[in-house]
Amino acid sequence: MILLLGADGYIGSEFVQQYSDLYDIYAVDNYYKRILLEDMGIEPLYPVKLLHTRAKKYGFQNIAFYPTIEGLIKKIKPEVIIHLAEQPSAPYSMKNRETAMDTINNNLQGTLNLIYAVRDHSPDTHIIKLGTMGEYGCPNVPIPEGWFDCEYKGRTDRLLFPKNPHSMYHLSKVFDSDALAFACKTWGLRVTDLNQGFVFGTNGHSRYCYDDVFGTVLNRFIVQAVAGIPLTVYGKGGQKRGFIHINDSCQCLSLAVNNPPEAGEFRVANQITQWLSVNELAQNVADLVGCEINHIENPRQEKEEHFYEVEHKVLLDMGLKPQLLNDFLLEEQIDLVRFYEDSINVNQIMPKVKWK
Ligand code: USQ
Repeated sequence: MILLLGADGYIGSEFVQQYSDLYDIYAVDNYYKRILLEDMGIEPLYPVKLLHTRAKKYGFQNIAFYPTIEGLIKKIKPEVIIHLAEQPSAPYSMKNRETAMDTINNNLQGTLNLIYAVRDHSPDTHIIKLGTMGEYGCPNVPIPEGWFDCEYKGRTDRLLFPKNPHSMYHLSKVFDSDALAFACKTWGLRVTDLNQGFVFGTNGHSRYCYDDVFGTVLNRFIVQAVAGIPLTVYGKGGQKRGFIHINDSCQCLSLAVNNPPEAGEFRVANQITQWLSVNELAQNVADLVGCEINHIENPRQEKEEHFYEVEHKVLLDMGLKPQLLNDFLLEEQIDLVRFYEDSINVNQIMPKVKWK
């Protein structure tokens, strides 16, 4: 059985939708994200059905509370755990001290609880953890898949590549990765850490956010284009990011499920299928819809022009067949968003959270 944590989120919902016939999935969520969105007055593009109407087996549990996750793992003894149950927004984590603490507490407690519960009750379970490319930052050298061969002052070693996160949220993910690597080394757990780029796209049944806090850049640009708002490129727009379509994101989870690492192995895969600059993303959308592009003051602290090259072989070697960004895929998304055009709330577009 697969224990899917965070089954009501953007990727979790899609995975339940697409893979429930293939795998025996126990879907868990505590509606943290729904509650957060409601508290912040953020409306996704369309409502998403509640988890119990979509999943065959489900539970409403908070994994940041240890007895909950311990009880679940003791009862189910899953072969695989997919851990998506985290606060996923960089801007949310940078709003203020409370949201930074909420992000760090929620994400770190969940991951640490999971590690200890697996160690003590089901040590053979394969943990698949969603990490992020933003853990690495944008170094001036190619980014390897987690591990790299390092030579320094005449000596060599195989080390985890240094991290340089963009936000408190990304920092929480760095800690997750380090804790999981430690658990593999120390207790022999088996882990796949998937460093994902930003995700885009929808099939109409997972949550589609386009606001400044939870919406990812390409989803936001598509909504802005449909609403006739100039695209909000932050700063110079030379920021390069890896990205992946939501179907490929689910395909990668499935490939990871089918390819467990050895006991004690901390396997890292960079879960992107391509990378482009924010300017290139905006231009692709503008070429199709004929909208304006606006360079607005960058609310974040990030490099706006930089080298970016990412190794991403692990998932391709497992058989990933990526759906790369092209006009057809973009038009499909634009048409889907047009269907909900009347629900677009333009007050959600401009960025309000500043890094400093
Ligand atoms: N950006 C704009 N205009 C916008 C929104 C964003 O220029 O209207 C720029 C940002 O400044 C940034 C880039 O687009 O340089 C990506 O921003 P994003 O909001 O799409 O992505 P990010 O905050 O990095 O986080 C998202 C997900 C997170 C995931 C991460 C992968 O929310 O869960 O971990 O993408 S990565 O981007 O590789 O860090």
